[in-house]
Amino acid sequence: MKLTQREIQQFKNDGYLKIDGRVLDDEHLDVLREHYDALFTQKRGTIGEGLRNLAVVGESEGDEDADREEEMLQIMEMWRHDEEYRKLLYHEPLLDIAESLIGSDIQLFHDQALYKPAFHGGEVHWHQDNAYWQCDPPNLVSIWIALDNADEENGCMNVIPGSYIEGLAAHGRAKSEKGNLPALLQVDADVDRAVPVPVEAGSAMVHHCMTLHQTNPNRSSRDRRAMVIHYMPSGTRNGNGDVMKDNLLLRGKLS
Ligand SMILES: O=C(O)CCC(=O)C(=O)O
Repeated sequence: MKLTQREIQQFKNDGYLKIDGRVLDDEHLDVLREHYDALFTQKRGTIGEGLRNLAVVGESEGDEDADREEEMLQIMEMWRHDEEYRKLLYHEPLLDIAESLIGSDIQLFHDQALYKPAFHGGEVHWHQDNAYWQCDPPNLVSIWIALDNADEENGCMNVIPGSYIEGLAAHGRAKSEKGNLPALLQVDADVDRAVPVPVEAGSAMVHHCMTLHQTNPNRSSRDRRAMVIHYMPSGTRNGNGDVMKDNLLLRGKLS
């Protein structure tokens, strides 16, 4: 599923690309949904077992008085919890997309499941991924895979085309009308330039780690389950300046 020259050029212009066609067939999608739900069910109500609610409003995520009405649920490193998600890292169509954009020596930065439950799914504020990561060089790409149809009603991705070329913006702690969101960063974005990227279940979009993006709350009656894999060219340095040589090599060789 290598990208065409036209698609690669589109990604270079816009800093994101909606993938044409499916990356998961129905059978694969069903298995991933089943394992996703099982993990979220198993981890619900636990603390410190990999499940976070990024939509917590309060002084800190652990704050006893924090408002947890909205949920933007996250499980990091799904591949460590579940064999189907470990296998997904090596799924050829996904690696082909990544290779088209970052070359043939590909390591995992990390992966994450991002679940916006129906009716009370929380927002993810405008940000650039590399504001969190501080990776160098900032050439990572993320493949965002829809496990449910994701559209403007249930919180699909919104992006600012071309923003990845404009450098890293100064981010602050995210805030809502209710108060601070300790888990999230936020930056002012020119929302007039924003474009929604609806993605059907089993399909994907890919974005650059410097692309400004955001997702709205989910007030619809449909869940929005998504899985994101963040790929880096081998040799990428973390925020401490260290080459991340221990991260999984997914294709090619370490450099
Ligand atoms: O899935 C979401 O709601 C947010 C996704 C996101 O910020 C990302 O993939 O970097």
